[in-house]
Amino acid sequence: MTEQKTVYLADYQPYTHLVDSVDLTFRLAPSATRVSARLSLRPNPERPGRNDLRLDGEGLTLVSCAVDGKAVTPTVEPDALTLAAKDLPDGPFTLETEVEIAPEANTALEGLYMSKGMYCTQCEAEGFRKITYYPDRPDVMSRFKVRIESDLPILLSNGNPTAQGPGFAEWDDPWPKPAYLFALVAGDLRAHSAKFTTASERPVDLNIWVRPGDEDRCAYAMDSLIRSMRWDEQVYGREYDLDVFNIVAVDDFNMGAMENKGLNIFNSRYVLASPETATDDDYYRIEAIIAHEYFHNWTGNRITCRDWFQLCLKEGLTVFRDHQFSGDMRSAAVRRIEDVVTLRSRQFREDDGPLAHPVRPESFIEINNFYTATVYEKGAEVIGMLKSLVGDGAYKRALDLYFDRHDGDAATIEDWLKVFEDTTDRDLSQFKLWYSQAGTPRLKVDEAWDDGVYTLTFAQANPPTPGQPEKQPKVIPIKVALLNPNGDEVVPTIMLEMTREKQSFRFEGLAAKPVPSILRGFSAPVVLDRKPAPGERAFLLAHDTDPFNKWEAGRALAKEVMSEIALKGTPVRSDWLDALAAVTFDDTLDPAFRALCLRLPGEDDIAQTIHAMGRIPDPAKIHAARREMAGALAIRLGDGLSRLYKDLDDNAPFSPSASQAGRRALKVAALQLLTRRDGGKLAASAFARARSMTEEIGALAALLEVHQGQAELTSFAARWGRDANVMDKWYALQITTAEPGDAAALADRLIQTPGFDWKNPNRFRTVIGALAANHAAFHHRSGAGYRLVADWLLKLDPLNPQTAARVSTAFETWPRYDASRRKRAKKELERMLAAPDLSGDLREMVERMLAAG
Ligand code: 0A1
Ligand code: ZN
Repeated sequence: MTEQKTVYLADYQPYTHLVDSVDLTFRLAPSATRVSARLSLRPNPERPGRNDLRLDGEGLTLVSCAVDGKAVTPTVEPDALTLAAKDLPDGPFTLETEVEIAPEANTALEGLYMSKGMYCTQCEAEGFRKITYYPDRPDVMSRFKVRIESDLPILLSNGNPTAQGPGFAEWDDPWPKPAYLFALVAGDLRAHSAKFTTASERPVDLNIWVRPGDEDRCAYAMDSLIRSMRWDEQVYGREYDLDVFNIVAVDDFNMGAMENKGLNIFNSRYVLASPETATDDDYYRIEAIIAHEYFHNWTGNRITCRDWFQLCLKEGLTVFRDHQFSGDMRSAAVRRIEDVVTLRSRQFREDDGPLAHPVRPESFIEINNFYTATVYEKGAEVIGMLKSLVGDGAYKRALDLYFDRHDGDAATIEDWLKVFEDTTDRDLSQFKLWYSQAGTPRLKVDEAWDDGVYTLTFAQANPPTPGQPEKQPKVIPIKVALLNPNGDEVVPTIMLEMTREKQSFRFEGLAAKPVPSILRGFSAPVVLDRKPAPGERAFLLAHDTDPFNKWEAGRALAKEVMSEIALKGTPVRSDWLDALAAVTFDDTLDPAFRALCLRLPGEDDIAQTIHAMGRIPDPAKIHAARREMAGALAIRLGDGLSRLYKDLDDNAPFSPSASQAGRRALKVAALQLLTRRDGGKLAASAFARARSMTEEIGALAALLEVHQGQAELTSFAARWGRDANVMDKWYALQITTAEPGDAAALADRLIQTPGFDWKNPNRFRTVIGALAANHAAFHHRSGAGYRLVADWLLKLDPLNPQTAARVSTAFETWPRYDASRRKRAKKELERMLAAPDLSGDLREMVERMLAAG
């Protein structure tokens, strides 16, 4: 293991040399691949004087090294190869190296590795240094040519194909790029192909490459790709820029997918779909991730990041763009609600604990640990706020300027904000605090009514986070409307721009005291702290004209009820039941929206809410409260529920469309409630009749929640046992629905099922992630949840530190709980830290989590 060093944003310096071109030759062999690299280098005028040439490299066996054709002996360290300035020409020169690597032995899945007989690469963030000696940093951009030699039939790399024959293929990427966007794939693959013509009439060949037998599950991914390409032309004016666009699906992949130039590599679960194997949620995710990776072609590839501190420059913007796209393809309101649910459950949770960090961090040890909800999701919210503040027209002009000014650059957040400043003449220095200050602001709201004048007063509190005890007030765009007691808008949506710690806004000339609809569309990633008048939430759930706030009113009410039950043991409140019943049976509302309203807040969310109230959450009581609410709701909705289910149970041929998905979501929600009353009769027949995976897994979930479904579990496994991506649902569902005291033992048993490949990241995340997602089980007072997760993290860490480190965030909320749970969680964190040879990745995470107490 190389020594772990902290890297600081403040230390940035341009690289000593420029790399004008790179020629790579790969002679592929599982245990001894030879990589020859020919780099055309010259001193960088931005780094005057004569400088040593230091190239990154890890785990490489150097075979030869030559400068301008003459063999040289460089200094080789575990993480670098250095040539002294005195041994280098004071002008352009060529460096040739040859190294040997063993892709077969690469279980970390970074660099060149093998997945089921196929070679593939993952170079972001710092994987290229495991392939060859190179300045592995995003601001070094170069033209890559690649030759692959192998007997495998399909040999792919970035850019356009230039030559191929028996046993070889050559590729040329005309667009200079950083090494993290390099990719190579070789395997026995089949293509699902299509053609695309760009707005300026350039033909592009599109291929999705999969393992033989999977070709018929690529249609939705291809359709999503074509829609993404068209959308980026129409909405952002961005065209594709190569002759081919290849996507490859691999089974072993640490993340969701990767935007390598012209050769996106995907986790197979985000490509393959058919109605029988993919849920509606899978379809949505495939569409969103295909779009995300495609959009990176401009926001990430053509304009990349100067250094890894600027990660949000590409990720925040690309997530924002994929959210816009999904909103345009589906119901924008439903998408916004779903995105906020994710933001709160992942990013607010992160911001509230020991792993909180700014959207643009200022230091890191292991960059792979910063591919976080904060960088991605909060990074996207920051862009949404910027757009709200400057307006749609100025946003468009600023983006045009960004693409014009920075095409081909490795840019910074300063460059990004400058295009907005230049377009709008606004000073964005206060806005920039969103990039530098961690933590979720709390917005306290007070109101006053005095003789026709209504005043809203906001006070922002920016809580301390690790390393940031003090904060300054931020700019917060607060979209507000005022409603009459009959539900009409007396003041339609306006945006209030809060810039001070405390600020009041007056509304004059009103006939009656209005009901405010605050933070419409969730216009800023903040927690609203407001004690509404009795009945106000139910009123807004019934009448708010902003769909987000309509849903939010019901959500806030449900959270209030669940927290009260968990804390005080009060009965389920009828005002919540009545309000939710009215929405459930309102046929004028979108079924997808109604299904969202019926989804109860998660237990971890309630723990977060209770913690924010300054109380200690009790996972067992929260679990019981949630069950009680579901049971009471099933009774309150009564026979209407059966009628609703029947109405939705139509025979329309399957389509993955958002409207059909919405109907299925409501149908499954109704079924799950009905199952609490009939003991599983309807769900068993729904399982047997299911015509889509959404219905099949929905019925199975309904049965497992009431401790039925053993026969169905068996028949599901018999049907899908050979499809690992489908079976992941089977494993996860059993663990998430298990009784809290049983789930850890069940997870342990399942992960050790013969043939279950826990070294595959999807499989590992399925079981260990599901246990962590079962809040009452992971935080069970026995400590069995903590122990089991720690045991398995320690098993995975030596093989795949990156995935182990990501999954370890299960522990990030440990400081929230009571002394006994804290003691048990801390013991497991300390046990991990004491493990010999713990990876740097996992060590950094565990140390940060332990620093909280
Ligand atoms: N850039 C990719 C995600 C990604 C990030 C890191 C990886 O390895 C550490 C792999 C993929 C995206 O945003 O989709
Ligand atoms: Zn991305």
